[in-house]
Amino acid sequence: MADRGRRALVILPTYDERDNVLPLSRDILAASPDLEILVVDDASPDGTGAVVAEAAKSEPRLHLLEREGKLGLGMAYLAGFRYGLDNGFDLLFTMDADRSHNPRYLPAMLEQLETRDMVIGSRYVPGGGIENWPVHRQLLSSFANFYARTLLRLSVRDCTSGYRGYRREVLETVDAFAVKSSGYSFLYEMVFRVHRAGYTVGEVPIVFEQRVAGQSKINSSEIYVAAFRVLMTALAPPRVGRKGG
Ligand SMILES: Nc1nc2c(ncn2[C@@H]2O[C@H](COP(=O)(O)OP(=O)(O)O)[C@@H](O)[C@H]2O)c(=O)[nH]1
Ligand SMILES: [Mg+2]
Repeated sequence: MADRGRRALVILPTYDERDNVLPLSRDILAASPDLEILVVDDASPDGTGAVVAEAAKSEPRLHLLEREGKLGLGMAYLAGFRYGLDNGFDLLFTMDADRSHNPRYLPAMLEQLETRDMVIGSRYVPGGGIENWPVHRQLLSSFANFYARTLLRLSVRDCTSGYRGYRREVLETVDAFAVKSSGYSFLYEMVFRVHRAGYTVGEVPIVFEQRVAGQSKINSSEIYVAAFRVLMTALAPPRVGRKGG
């Protein structure tokens, strides 16, 4: 099946990303004519929503979903998936909006989705990596991935990367909307569901870059929440649909 002309939506969750979101959006739209963007903004105090609303007036491929307050990253992804499915998109991507995820990898990720059901922009396959992260953060991230992969018996090397693409039927089948966890937990839990449902997952090497402007919003306590939830998922796996079923 040829994938050319498939409509793809890139979901960008934002909280205080005013200085990053438009340069990033411009690069995404330039990466492929098949791409549109949905910014899911949680009433950012820095006015990210207003900046995007203004730009969307003259860019028909840029859309904005404004939420009333900071409802968390997992819920922002789900709101984006709902919008993408309701609006007939075939492929749904997620990317961090802080420019850690370079749009130059999108063409390779689109290509992988011609043969795979899901694709991950991966720091932990040959050719991938992390630029300028402090050693303790790199160690923590590698350990978190090793822990989740081992406990959940995943073959994916990077299960906490937020740079991904899904075919729409994957999101419909695995009951993504039942995933109530936020942040990092959401990310590996989706990989787990996709794996269990029998879908194929490809990984494209990416170099994760430092955010360009602003600060990280992810609280370090989320790491402990995620570690606990991995254990719970391993002990009591959720029921998910099956590919083609
Ligand atoms: N809409 C929304 N976006 C969020 C929220 N928390 C984080 N983000 C966005 O999620 C992405 C990843 O967050 P970031 O702070 O860079 O996390 P880190 O890279 O793990 O330190 C960025 O685009 C943030 O703006 C939230 O509660 N709501
Ligand atoms: Mg970041």
